[in-house]
Amino acid sequence: MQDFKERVKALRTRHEELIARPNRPEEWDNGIFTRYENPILTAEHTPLEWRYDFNPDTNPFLMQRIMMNATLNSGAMKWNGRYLLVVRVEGADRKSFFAVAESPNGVDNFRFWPEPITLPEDTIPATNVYDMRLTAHEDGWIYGVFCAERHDDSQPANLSAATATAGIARTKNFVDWQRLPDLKSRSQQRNVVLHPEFVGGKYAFYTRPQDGFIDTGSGGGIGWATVSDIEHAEITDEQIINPRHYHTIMEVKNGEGPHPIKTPQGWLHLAHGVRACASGLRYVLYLYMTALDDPTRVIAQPGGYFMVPKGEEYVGDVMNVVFSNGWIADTDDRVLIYYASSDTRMHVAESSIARLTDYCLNTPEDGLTTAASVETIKKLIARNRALG
Ligand code: M1P
Repeated sequence: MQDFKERVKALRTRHEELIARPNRPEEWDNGIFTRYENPILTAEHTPLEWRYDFNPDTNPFLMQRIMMNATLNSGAMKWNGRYLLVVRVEGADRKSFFAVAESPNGVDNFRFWPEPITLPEDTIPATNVYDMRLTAHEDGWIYGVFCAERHDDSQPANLSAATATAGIARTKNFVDWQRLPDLKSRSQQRNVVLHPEFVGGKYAFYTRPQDGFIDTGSGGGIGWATVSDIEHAEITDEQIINPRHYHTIMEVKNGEGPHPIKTPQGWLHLAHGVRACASGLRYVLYLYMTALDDPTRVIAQPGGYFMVPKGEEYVGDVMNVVFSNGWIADTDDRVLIYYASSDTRMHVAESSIARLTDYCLNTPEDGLTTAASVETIKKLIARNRALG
């Protein structure tokens, strides 16, 4: 019994040390953003009460009764002065669920709220839910739009056949959630994001139409659709605003990250691009901007990626992936970018509106051929030579 108590004490001490570990910015950056040294959330950060039975009679070996596998793709919002993440937590049973983690400064000391979110179901319950994008909409609600995954019952013999649909829920306090009917769309959808403002009096969604669960097929990129009634959201008309393209970082597919940030120069978007290679799919992050008076009109599209995995970020459950569905435009121009590496753990990088808009507006576009890339590099060399 004494031994049990000692082990519980040691477990709690180690857990507290992990959560309270200070995080520092990396010394060197690329001028565009600065990574922080430590992951901000891992499976080990989840509360011990979610994983251990602390009764020595029923758990004499102090085993983890429920194991957590990963903390990844998190929605983010500054709320009442606190930095909140709605984290996708994945258990050892492969089920993802949402849980709020809160930090006083946005870069360390992220602490989970005591219980995961209880998300009401739509008419047909989902098998799995993940990747919530948060939007404080001008209608006064905080919306969470996420992927709801169900088995594709039209293929009963195929246990891997699934469907992806955009689930919609809203809250005022992150504890009580009201579930709205899933977004109705002709195709499957993942990476659906609610724009924070009404456009022409309607709600507007960034979409990612896809023919199948994994393959986008004829789904040509990031789409845009408006709906009049968020309580019965249905896409009748969808336009592609940011298409994928051969031999680019988004040849296979792309998807909107969090909702765009409004800046004086335009809407600033963070998205992911996917290409195929011998080791599988490579997920990278990129930025683009659209016009303030028309969020569907692209006004800047820097060529190539903005962020790729670095060092140990390459390694995890799904290798070679960085993915972001949360960022916070903070005070003093500061932008905190929350991203997951290899579908395993959460990180933060810091930048500013000034840096990110400069990057978007002054990075050369992708010329789409080797020859064009060489010409772009030569122009920069010539400008530098002219400096003397
Ligand atoms: O495994 C990488 C990512 O794959 C999916 O993203 P997309 O729909 O763009 O292919 C999602 O399942 C995402 O959660 C995951 O991180």
